Amino acid sequence: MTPSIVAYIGLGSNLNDPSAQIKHARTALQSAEKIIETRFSSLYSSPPMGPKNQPDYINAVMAIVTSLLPTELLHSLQTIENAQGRIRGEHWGSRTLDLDLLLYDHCQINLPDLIVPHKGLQERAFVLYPLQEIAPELSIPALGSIDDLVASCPLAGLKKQS
Ligand code: 5RU
Ligand code: CA
Ligand code: CA
Repeated sequence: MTPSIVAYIGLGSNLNDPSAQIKHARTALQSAEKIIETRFSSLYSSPPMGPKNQPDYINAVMAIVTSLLPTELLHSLQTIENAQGRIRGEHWGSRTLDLDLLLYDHCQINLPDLIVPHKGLQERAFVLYPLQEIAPELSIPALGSIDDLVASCPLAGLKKQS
C-alpha cells in the first residue's frame, strides 16, 4: 500500500524568461518519479520581496499527490532546480528557478534544511493568492484558513497573468 500524501510546491523565477522557466519546471515535476500533479495555479508577477535590486518574479503554486517522504521530495525539487541552471549566489538573490515545499499533508516539520509549513508563507502574497486559487478550502497547520491568511496579506503589487 503506497501512501498518497497531498503536498503543495511553490515555484518562482526571475531570470532567463521566468514564465518559460516555470512552465518547464511544471513539465519536469509532472515527469518526476512518484509525483502526480492535481492542480496548477495561474502565473502571477510581483516585485521582489526581500532584496530589491533584482528583477520582478513570476510565481505559481502546484498541488501534487506523492508517495515520497518529505526529504525525498525536497531532493527531487533540488534536482530540478539544478537542472534548470540554479546557481547559489547572494542569499535571496535572483534565480532561474526556486522550488519550495510549502506544505506536506498536515505535517509540521522542523529539520535544519526543511521547515514545513514553509517559512514566511503567511507574509507572501505570491504564495497565498495562488494557493487560495487552487485550494480555497485549505487550512494550514498553526496558521489557519487560507481565506483568513489572504485577508491579512496585502497584494503588494501581485498581478495574475492573462
Ligand atoms: C524576504 C521576504 C525574503 C520575502 C524572501 C521571491 C521573501 C521574492 C519570490 C517575489 C524572494 C525570499 N519575491 N523574494 N517572489 N523570493 N515576488 O519568489 F520571499 S527571496
Ligand atoms: Ca522561495
Ligand atoms: Ca527555496
